[in-house]
Amino acid sequence: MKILFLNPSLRPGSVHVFLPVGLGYVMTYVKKHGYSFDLLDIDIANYSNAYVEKYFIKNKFDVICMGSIVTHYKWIKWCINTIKKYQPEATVIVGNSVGGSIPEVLFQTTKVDIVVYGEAEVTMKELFDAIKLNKSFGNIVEPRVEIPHTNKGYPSTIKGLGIPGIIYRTKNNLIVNNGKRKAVKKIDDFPFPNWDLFDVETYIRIGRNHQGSNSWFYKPEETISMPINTARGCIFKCTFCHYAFWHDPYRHRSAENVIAEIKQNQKKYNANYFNFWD
Ligand code: B12
Ligand code: SF4
Repeated sequence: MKILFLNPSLRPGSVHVFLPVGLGYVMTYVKKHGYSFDLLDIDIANYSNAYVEKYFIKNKFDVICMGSIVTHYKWIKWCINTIKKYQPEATVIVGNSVGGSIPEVLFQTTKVDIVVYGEAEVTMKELFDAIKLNKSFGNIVEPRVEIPHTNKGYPSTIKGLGIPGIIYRTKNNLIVNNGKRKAVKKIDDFPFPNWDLFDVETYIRIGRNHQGSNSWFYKPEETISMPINTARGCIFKCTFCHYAFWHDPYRHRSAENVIAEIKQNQKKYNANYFNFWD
């Protein structure tokens, strides 16, 4: 099974480029469970849309996965439809808030196959297992139950039972909603993001230009900056935020687990500056 992960660029050409934490967690988790994949990192390589289009003409995949925040909807829509133009058989999976907060919109305006709702590590592993073995993602609950879209104007999804945390399109174009997956309680169990899966040297080099300037201890050119997240979810419930839709509880990692990741990246990359993103 040929899998591609795609890291889009929210701000093409920006001097601010950061290792993508959410995507890093997902890729590390599925790799740990035996899946290999390619990565098209548009953000770090600053690929143009013309390059991306050519890439999809030349390189064929069984599964193509991408995620971004909701304000990136227009580009994600372009990308899904471009992929489907050249490789209609590829299964396209979209995660993060552009997937999880507007799934009905994506299903109506694009040919996306699966939207992953919420934390994606375990869901993606289960999805890959099912796709590899040609197994179904679940069944439609009968008699059918419609789940209306809260913003109206978009079609309802149909209640399903199967791999939790996904909404998917069936062969006869029904949109089936398997409901939420329970958030993982003990987030210490997630493997640390493996930054070797990315062009980490380039991220560190570019990072010096902007993140280094925040460091009072090292000269910018000596700064080796890495990201670290210590928690999942959020303690607040701002109504405009996709976290409010997810209803995931706030969970934090143990101090030992956080320190172990810091030590690992100090040793592995000589990291001397950590961005606590949360
Ligand atoms: C850390 C962070 C940042 C960091 C960047 C971190 C990074 N490079 O990874 C910095 C400070 C740079 C940043 C910048 C911005 N951020 Co910010 N950020 C966050 C924050 C606090 C945590 C995100 C995080 O790492 N969570 C932990 C990881 C593990 O979870 P996750 O990212 O959600 O990933 C999981 C799922 O989403 C999913 N997933 C993620 N990627 C993928 C990919 C695939 C293929 C699949 C299937 C699934 C999947 O699986 C992951 C693992 O379970 C969130 C708020 C929050 N509490 O989450 C805001 C948040 C994501 N940011 C937000 C915004 C708006 C921005 C900016 C646009 C702000 C601005 N105006 O400049 C910029 C954009 C920068 C950019 N180029 O992307 C918004 C997004 C709004 C929305 N509704 O989509 C949030 C929700 C905060 C908010 N409510 O305003 N941000
Ligand atoms: S503080 Fe509000 S906007 Fe920020 S992540 Fe939490 S719920 Fe979302």
